[in-house]
Amino acid sequence: MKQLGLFFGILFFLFSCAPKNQEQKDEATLKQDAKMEWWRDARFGMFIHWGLYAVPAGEWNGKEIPGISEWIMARAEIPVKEYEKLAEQFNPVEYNAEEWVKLAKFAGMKYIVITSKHHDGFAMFHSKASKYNIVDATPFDRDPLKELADACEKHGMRLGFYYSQAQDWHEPGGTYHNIEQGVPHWDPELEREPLMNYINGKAVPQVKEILENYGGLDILWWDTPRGMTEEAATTLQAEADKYPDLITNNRLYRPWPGDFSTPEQHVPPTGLDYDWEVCMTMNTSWGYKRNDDNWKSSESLIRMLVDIASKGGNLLLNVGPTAEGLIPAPSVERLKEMGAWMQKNGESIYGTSASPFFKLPWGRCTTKKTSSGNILYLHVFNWPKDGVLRVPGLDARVKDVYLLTNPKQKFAYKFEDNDVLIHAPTVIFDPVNTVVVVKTGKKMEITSNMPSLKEGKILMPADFADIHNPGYGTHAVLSGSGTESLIQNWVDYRTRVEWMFHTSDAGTYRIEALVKSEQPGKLTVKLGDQNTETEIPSTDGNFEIISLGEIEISEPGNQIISLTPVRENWGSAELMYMELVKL
Ligand code: JFZ
Repeated sequence: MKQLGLFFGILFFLFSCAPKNQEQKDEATLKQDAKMEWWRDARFGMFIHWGLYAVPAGEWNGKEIPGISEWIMARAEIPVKEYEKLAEQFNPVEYNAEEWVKLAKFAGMKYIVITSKHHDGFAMFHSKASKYNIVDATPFDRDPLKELADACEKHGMRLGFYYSQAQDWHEPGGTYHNIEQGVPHWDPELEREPLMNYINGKAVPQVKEILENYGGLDILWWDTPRGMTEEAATTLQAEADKYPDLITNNRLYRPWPGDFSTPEQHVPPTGLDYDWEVCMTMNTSWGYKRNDDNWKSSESLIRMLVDIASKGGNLLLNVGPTAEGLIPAPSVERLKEMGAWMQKNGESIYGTSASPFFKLPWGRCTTKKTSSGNILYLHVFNWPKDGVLRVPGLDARVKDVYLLTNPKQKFAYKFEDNDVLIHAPTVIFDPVNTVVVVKTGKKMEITSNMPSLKEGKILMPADFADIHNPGYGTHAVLSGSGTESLIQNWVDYRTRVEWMFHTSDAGTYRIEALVKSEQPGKLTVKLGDQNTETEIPSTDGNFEIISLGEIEISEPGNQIISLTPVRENWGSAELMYMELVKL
């Protein structure tokens, strides 16, 4: 009888431990989760754009060609036969695959994605399918991608190849940027052929080669599906399907989703409900461009990585090696600085999940579940001036609060209403980003700190806005935090500023904003399917409260309101907050 009791006891125990939400997932989701596990944990990878374009490095016939350097053949309309000659000069003898892999590893990167063939059609690997490759067409006589694959294998680095499957400016059947508009290829000597000639004659055989000859790729990174057909995409997908563990992106064919999506050159303002990876340059160009000195700071790159992790995404950060085979010094410097931070704080990035909070004015949060509870990693970019770090709406038993880089350094904290207030230190531990660890019990609930109706008003400060910048264009930026936060450099008319808020009251609201504008302009205010255009006067260089009209809220609950400039007359503006006043 006793034994029977024990038996049922154990049975009950086993049942109660079974991961409940996993049971609800279907088989396909579980399979996908297993395939994506390493990639989701990794959070940080290196993108490498390397090819013949590193030789001209942004200049042609003594003139600087505007734009990204790997596009020089198209931008300078270089004939195929002339561009081909670059191969004779391409001899990257300084190339050392192991150095690159070690640098990526030092930076805290867990995978590398390198261009195996970019739009110029030149293969950076030994290909039997086309003589236009680094082994057969250059004096270099080495296969750099084989060397890279070996070095990755040796150092435990995951590896992916970028392959431009549609655009191939070198082939009569390859596509080019404005093919869909019916514009002819710039080189009249390249007689056109059907796309499938190129797909079957070069793309498919080369994709077979890269998938087969480099020790098994982890990622195949397609790019620019311009001029792609479903037939071409299906043919290429069939090759990828032979490798069930291979991860592919969403750029094979519109609108095929692949395994992850690829916001480019901008960080989405909120998380997305599928896997995503931001690809980003450290300066402006992907390929090496001699005069491109527009470097982002290490601080902004570290914070960008943290920002992305706090939204549940990955960062694929680009380097553009030179024609000699070297990663440019400014890139190396930044990777080392990122690495110095990651080596101390990597625990707060790898294997973490997106922030459970709505907005944190002082920084970001990443989180992890453990067998004994939850870990919140509070990434403090700006310590609040009043010395109190407010963790909004945290309902949990707090077990420990300490500095990630020195667990002996504890922080005093107390509860106030639903918030946890952590006492800021008198010394700044890390001016870029200090990580404070909060360990809680298993039960953890978070009440959203979304702007909501208080005393007839809904205040939406700048640092609660989602700034939707266009990938290529001038980016509006947020500066400061809390009551001092400010959206600056709002110059691009495509930049949309958006807030989420909550109201318990339906009715009419007056919209006000604290704005500085250089010249009169117009904004479209959008809420649900209501659109109203309102004039903004010039404020002569001062901040002024201006009225943006009225809006009707028909249903209480969560709402999204956005401001988008009207293209004509848009000059530049700054904004501190927007407020809705209940009428
Ligand atoms: C493509 C390439 O043309 C470019 O040279 C580079 O390799 C980059 C990573 O990818 O450029 C793109 C691709 C997608 C968008 C913009 C530029 N996009 O989605 O906006």
